[in-house]
Amino acid sequence: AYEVDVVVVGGGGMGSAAAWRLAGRGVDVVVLERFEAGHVRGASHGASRIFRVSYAEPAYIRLAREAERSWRELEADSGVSLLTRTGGVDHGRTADLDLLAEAVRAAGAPGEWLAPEEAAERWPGLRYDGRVLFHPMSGRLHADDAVSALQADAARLGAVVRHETPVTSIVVRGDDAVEVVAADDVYRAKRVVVAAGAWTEKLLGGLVPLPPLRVTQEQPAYFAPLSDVPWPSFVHHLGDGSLAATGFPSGVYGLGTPGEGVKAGFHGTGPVVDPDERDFQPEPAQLRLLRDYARAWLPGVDADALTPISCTYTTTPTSDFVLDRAGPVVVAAGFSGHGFKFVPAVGRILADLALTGERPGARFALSRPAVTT
Ligand code: PYC
Repeated sequence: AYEVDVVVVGGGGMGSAAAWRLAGRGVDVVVLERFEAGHVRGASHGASRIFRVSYAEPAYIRLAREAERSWRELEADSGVSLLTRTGGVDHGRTADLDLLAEAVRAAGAPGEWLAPEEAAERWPGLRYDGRVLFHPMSGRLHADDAVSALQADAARLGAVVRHETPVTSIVVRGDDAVEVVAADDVYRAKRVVVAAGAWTEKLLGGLVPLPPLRVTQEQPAYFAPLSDVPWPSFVHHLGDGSLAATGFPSGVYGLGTPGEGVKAGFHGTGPVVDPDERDFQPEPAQLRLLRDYARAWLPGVDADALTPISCTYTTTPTSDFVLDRAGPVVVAAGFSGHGFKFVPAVGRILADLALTGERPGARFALSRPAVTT
């Protein structure tokens, strides 16, 4: 058996960031990741994620601003460029776009309204659905590079990262004692941080009272751009006018990614899946809808030249994350398709939960009021 202070289960963005922050505080930490480095079975792979502070809820704006500082710190420590500021836009038919603008303004983050013609001059690849909320702090994160930079820097700080090491069970032995069984080895630790994405329910169900976690297979795609124009990150609000507190509408998001194309996708519309039984195949009907969308709203791409991507969302009823602790078990789950931008800030929260028990707020608690829809 191995004795360590903290075992982190899951070497995606969140688990790697927890290890980075824990190792930075001198904690003896081991990361156990089921799959190989750079695998594509979870939710942390690929070349691009949106970074934005445009949230309707101040807690997420604060977290995004902390994350931006931490991304810059990771870039300085690792020497790898991870976050590119491109600016971002929200547009579409929702009355609540004003609420988003007001929340961003109240938090002191920059933002401005543009007429659709002004926006089209700056970013001609998009067609705009009414006025446009522009937020200059937004941009693009390189997800694959971020995960490997976090793991490399965590290792430099003393963490051990083991890939291809599936965890088969977690046994709580006391408030400060937990055993993690993986590949015929037992790790004895004071804490375990479980950041297992779509596998959270399989690993923790029965051990920790989790809120409902809905695992879906999502299918954004890269479209070939028609010319070399700048792209902002964008969110097109297509919904019924309602805007979740997290600021994510039912709608379409996207961003330009040099070398890959223009990524675009519907948010959280994919089928429910078992993460061990996924087919990784795009649903033809959804792909057709995405192509139709590109034809109508993305004049800067070839709507017929697309490469589908497959990833998972693990979504809570309110799309609020789970960041909490039960005994020695720290849980990071339910990132609901909008978590990656927060990765290094979540790493700090997980380190606090493991070391001091400091909780980030009721919104992120394991136990929360049931939501009826
Ligand atoms: O949070 O901006 C976001 C996002 C884009 C796609 C999925 N989530």
